[in-house]
Amino acid sequence: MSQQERIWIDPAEVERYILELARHGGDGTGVRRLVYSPEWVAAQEQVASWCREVGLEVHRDAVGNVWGRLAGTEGGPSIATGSHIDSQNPGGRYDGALGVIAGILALRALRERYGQPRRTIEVVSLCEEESSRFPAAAFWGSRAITGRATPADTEELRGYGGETMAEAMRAVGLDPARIPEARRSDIDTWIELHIEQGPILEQAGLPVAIVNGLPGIRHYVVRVEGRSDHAGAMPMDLRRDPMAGAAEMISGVIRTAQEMGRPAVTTVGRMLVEPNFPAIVPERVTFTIDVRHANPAQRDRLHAAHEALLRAVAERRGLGLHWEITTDLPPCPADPELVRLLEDVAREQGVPTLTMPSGAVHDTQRMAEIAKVAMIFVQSKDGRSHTPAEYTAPEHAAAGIQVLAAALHRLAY
Ligand code: HGY
Ligand code: MN
Ligand code: MN
Repeated sequence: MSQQERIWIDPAEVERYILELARHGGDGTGVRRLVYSPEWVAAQEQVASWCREVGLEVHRDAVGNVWGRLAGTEGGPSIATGSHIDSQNPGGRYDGALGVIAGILALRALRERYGQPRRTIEVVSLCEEESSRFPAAAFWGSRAITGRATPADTEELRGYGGETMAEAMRAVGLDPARIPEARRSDIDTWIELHIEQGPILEQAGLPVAIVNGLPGIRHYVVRVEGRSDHAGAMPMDLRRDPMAGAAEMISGVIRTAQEMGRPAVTTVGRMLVEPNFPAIVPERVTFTIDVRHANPAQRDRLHAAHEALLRAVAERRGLGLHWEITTDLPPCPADPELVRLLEDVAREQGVPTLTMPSGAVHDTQRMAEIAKVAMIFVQSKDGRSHTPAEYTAPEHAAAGIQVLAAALHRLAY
């Protein structure tokens, strides 16, 4: 491609693809599309048929990732792009889905204009990035690709409804024993396009960002044990109330992250109270803590501060305290060369960008275990995501796909 040749991506077409995919599990302006659910199966079939329409070889791997492949004239490792189509519960129409659609539309534009590439390019629709059905299975699809998922895992991983991952896989015709077949060692470059899911691009008035790093993430499931009592007859000074302890712990960990300052974040998003009735002092309170930071040392400091606080409150209030860590990924820098290439092609395409770290985590930090990685962000309206209010303007999405297509062209033709 000569220096300034621009690749055209039609914003209206991008929006049509988004709305079409959102029909599967649609819920108002959002979606509920849990991995291996009927709506997820239908959405993966939609992805497969779009891939076939643009002339890609389609393959469903052993965990249900759907791949579209544009073979290169030369052998050697693939360049891959893609994201996930499972959603939060509820989630938005763009989280993950836009990255899959971006790969398909970019490959179509390249194939129509430049024919067969020198190097093989693949687009993939990954499964269970969100862990919105199986809480301890975040990045399940990219874990299988990078060899971090085993058949035995599927018997241990349980959904919020108590079903095992094995049962859910078999229900859609997947055999957990074949999971090792999903492993790939022939991908050397990965670029994921994703919505920003925060306010930075909108505040900067820019459509697209190049992502130079992803945060570390840790999920704790914390169980605080007390003693259930009568809400009226048991005096306050004689109680061992796990709700009082949990409330102090929760406000404490959130305050600690606030005091540490950006980009430290700590979120308590899920809570279970047992037995959960108004006139009973609870027996047990269980809650999750989602902790993220991009700097390894600061991240360790944040974990240590949270754990010390949990212990101190439990001790002072005579409460039982247990926690389990269900997700734990280190911070992941993007490949500097790939970042520069993305910045360069964006400039060539006339797409204004800024370069920034991601606040969200992505399959990209799993794919970093086998390939050089970087990401492209597109603007999120009001910085909202993980909500049916999630929205990205079609022209912003199209600008991001234009940068993706130009980067794939630079790498593969
Ligand atoms: O939580 C995350 O950052 C991702 O969207 N699952
Ligand atoms: Mn998400
Ligand atoms: Mn996502």
